[in-house]
Amino acid sequence: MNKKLLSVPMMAALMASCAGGDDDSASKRPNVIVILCDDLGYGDVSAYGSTTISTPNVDSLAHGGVCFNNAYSSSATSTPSRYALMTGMYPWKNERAKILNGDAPLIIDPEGYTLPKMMKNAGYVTGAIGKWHLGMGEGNVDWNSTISPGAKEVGFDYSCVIAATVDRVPTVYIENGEVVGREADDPIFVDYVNKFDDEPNALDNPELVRMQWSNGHNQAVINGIPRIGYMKGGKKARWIDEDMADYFVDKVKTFLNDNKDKPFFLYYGLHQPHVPRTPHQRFVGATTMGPRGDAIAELDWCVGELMAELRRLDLLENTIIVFSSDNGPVLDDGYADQAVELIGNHQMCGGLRGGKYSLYDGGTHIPLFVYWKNHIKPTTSNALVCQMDLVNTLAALVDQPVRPELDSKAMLDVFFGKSQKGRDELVLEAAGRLCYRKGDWALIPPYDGPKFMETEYGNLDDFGLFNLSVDRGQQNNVAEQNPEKLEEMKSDMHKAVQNYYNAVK
Ligand code: NG6
Ligand code: CA
Repeated sequence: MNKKLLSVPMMAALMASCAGGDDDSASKRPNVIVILCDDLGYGDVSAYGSTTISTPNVDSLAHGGVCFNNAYSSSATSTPSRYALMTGMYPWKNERAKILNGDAPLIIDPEGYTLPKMMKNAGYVTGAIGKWHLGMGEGNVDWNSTISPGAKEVGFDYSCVIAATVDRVPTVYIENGEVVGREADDPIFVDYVNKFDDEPNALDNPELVRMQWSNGHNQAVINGIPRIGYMKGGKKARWIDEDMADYFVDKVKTFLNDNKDKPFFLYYGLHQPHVPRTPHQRFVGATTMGPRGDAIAELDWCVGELMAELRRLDLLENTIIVFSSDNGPVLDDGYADQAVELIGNHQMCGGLRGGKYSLYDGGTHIPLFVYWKNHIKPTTSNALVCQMDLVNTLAALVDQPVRPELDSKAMLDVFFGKSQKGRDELVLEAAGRLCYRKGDWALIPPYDGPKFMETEYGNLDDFGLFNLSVDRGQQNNVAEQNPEKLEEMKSDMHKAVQNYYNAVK
C-alpha cells in the first residue's frame, strides 16, 4: 500500500481495482479490526481529557486517528447494540434484541445480511474473538456437541467466544461452535430456572462466594463468583476469569499470524470492564479505583498487545482499527466490588448524564476512534455517527454494494475524518425504551418506571428536550421554553420510528 495519505476517492478507486485483482493486490487491501469494549464509558479513556485514568494504548488510537466526540452505540445495553453493529439495522426493529442469557438462541437470521458476510464477500477472512452475546443455537442448546447456528452462520470463518456475558453461565469458551476442553464423561448442562442439587449456588453456599453480589447474581457459584444461571459439569472446560484477557489476546495473535497474508476482518469483543471485574493479578492495584479501574488498565494492555503484534507482523499501516464500546458505563452492576466507593473524582461518563441502561446520553454516547496509520490524518470529529453505520461505510470501502434499505449510513469521508457531515438523526434504545437525537437536540419521551436503577435511568414524567450544544450534561429540560422545537422533534421522531414502536405519544 502506498504510504502517502490517500484521498477517499483515490482509496475507493484503489479498492475497486483491488476487488477483482490478483492475490498480490488482494493481499494489500486494508485489514479491518473492530475492537468493542463492554461498558466502557466516554470518560473512561484519557483520550477525551480525563486525568483520573490512564489508557495510553487506547489513546494512541485516538490521537493517531479520528477521535469522535459525538459517536453513539445503537443501544444502552450489549445485545441490541451488537445486533445493530452486525446487521446495520436498528435493534428495536427486532423484538428479540434484548439482553440475552447464555442459553438464548441466535437472534440474527442465518440467511440475513451481516457485516462479516459483506466482508467475506469482498474476499476477507473473518474472525470473532471475545464477547458474543447474540445468542447461539435454536433453543435447548446441547453444549456437548457442535453448537449451531452461531458465529459461523453470521459470517465468521473463525470464532472463539463466550456465549453471553462473564456473569452468565455457561462459563466456557466456544471455539468454532465447540466448547473448548469439553469432556465426554463430564457433560455440561445449563439451566436459567432450576438449580442443580449437587452444584453450589450463592444462596445455599455463601461460604464459597469470594465476590459478593449486590443485585441478582446469586445463582451458580463458579470460581468463587456467583453468576446468573445454573450450570453443571464441564469442570475442566470452565474458564478462569483472571486469565480471560490473556486467553483472548493469544487467540487474537494467532488469528493475526494465521491470516497475515490475506485481507482479514476481526471483531474483537473485549470483556472489560463489565462485571464481574476480575483483572489478572498483574493489574490488581494498577489504579486507585479497585477492580473496575484495574480492568480498564487490563483492557488498555490488550489493545497494546494487539498493536504490538500488528507492528511486529508489519501490518499496522495496512490495518484500519475501529475502537469503541457497546454501551455506556456503570459502577454497581450487581456486585459489591467497590466500584462506587473507590470512584474518587473519576467521571466515567465524562460529564454526560446517565450511564448504561439510560435514556440520557451516558447510555449510548460512547468513545469511538478510527485509526489507520499513515492513511488517516489525526483529527477530532464532531460529526454525529453510530456504530451501526459501519456496515454500509465498510461496504463502500471494500467496493461492496451499499444497501440503502438498512438503517446504516455509508459515511466513509466522515469515518476517515475528511468530512464533518455526519448523520442528521438517530433513534437510540435503552432497556426497551427509545429516545431521539437530531442536530444539537435530544428528545426523551416520558416513560413509567424507576428514576434510578444502577444509573440514572432517564424515565421522565413529561417530554425532555435538551440542547446539547449548550447543555452537554442534559441538566436543563427546555421543552417548555421551546414548544415549536419540541413539536418538531416529536414529529421527526415519530417519522423515524414509524410503526415499529409506540414510543412517542
Ligand atoms: C443485567 C445484569 C447486569 C449485566 C446486564 C447485561 C443483574 C441484576 N444485572 O441483567 O449485571 O449482566 O444484565 O449487561 O442481573 S450487558 O452489558 O451485557 O448488556
Ligand atoms: Ca455492555
